[in-house]
Amino acid sequence: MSESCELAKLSFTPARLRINWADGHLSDYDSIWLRENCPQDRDPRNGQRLVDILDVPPEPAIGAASQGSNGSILITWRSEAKSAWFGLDWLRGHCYCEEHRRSRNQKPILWTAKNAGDLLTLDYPALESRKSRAQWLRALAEYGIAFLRNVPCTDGQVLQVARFVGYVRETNYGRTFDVRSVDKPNNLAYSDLGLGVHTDNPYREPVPGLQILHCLQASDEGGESVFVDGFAVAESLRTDHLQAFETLARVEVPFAFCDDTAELRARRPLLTVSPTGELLAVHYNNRSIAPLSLAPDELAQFYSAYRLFAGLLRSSAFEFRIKLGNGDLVAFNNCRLLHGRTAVQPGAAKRWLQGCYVDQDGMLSNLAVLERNLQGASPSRNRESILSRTASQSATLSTT
Ligand code: OGA
Ligand code: NM2
Ligand code: ZN
Repeated sequence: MSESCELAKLSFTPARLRINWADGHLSDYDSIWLRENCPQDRDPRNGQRLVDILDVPPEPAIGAASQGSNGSILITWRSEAKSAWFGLDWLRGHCYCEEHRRSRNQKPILWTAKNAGDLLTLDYPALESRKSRAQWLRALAEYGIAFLRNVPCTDGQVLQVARFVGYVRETNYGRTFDVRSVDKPNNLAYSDLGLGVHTDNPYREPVPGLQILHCLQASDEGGESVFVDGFAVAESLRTDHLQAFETLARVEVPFAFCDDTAELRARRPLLTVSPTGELLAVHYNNRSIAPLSLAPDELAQFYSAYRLFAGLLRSSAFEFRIKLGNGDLVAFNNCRLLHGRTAVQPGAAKRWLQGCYVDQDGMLSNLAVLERNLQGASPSRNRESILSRTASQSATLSTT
């Protein structure tokens, strides 16, 4: 649905500008907010703000507001010699009424076993096309996971995929790591053992945002992959066991990994929740929780909530199981999705996955740039008071 940028009525008080839009929507803009967003106070080359909050009067009073012939609104403040033009589409695109505040945050699409069929798999050669690359990254951003097949089975190929996703995060495991069974594994991932669903590296700060795993050699018996949407599970916990949810969001858990050359430690709750209650991250790895150091009543509450959450994570209602074959690749949000594998049967052909970590911000940036190029838009910089993309314009692309 495209939103109207046509004005029906303009009114103001010293503290506020009000726009009644032709489509019936109503937007209020505080004077201080308008004053802080004056387009001329930004560098025209990069859109970065040139003034600081203390350069803005604490209570700027609007003295006049009128519509110019170019469709923009001219605001004049009366407490100082200051006026500014604001594009109607910019104003509409930045409306901060409750409805727009709610719709502005990108919502993850939660999935369970029931709708795991919606998860996207593309053929590697399809990524030649910008449109397919955008589609794949959008699936990764929204569902937290996306698959590729027919990725050439060569050593290092995972980095070619990582290159278009974002920036590789090198760790003590290397720029890439080989998941295969070795004699004296420094990590249980490098054994034949099954691994319960987990997120990687909660003992690191920051935790790697994305993980890519490329199957170079599937085992003939065992080694099947399991994926779980940790956000879907956490939301189910919130609905049915609010107290347990709050405990897991409050109690800081120590995580650690130690081997001959590394000693990594970090503390975090299993669930990270924003101040407004939005789930931001799940970190869960039974192998690397260090001995808890909690007051007795916290300890008891934590164990009972941890047990409830663990039970849900194991429930088949949330699982997506798949056996990766040679040339299959999976990328997933390591702060949301949990992954695991069944044991590799002894004597089975040697299994080999090659993986790497990639930061989340670069992936989201690549997705945004791809999408804006596909729709022929310019950067959505704040300076574009006249040419800015509206929220509805950018939303249409996700469905094409
Ligand atoms: C890991 C891991 C999954 C697999 O290496 O952290 O979870 O399928 N591997 O081997
Ligand atoms: N590896 C595969 O976070 C973990 O310890 C899981 C990570 C070793 C990079 C294993
Ligand atoms: Zn893992």
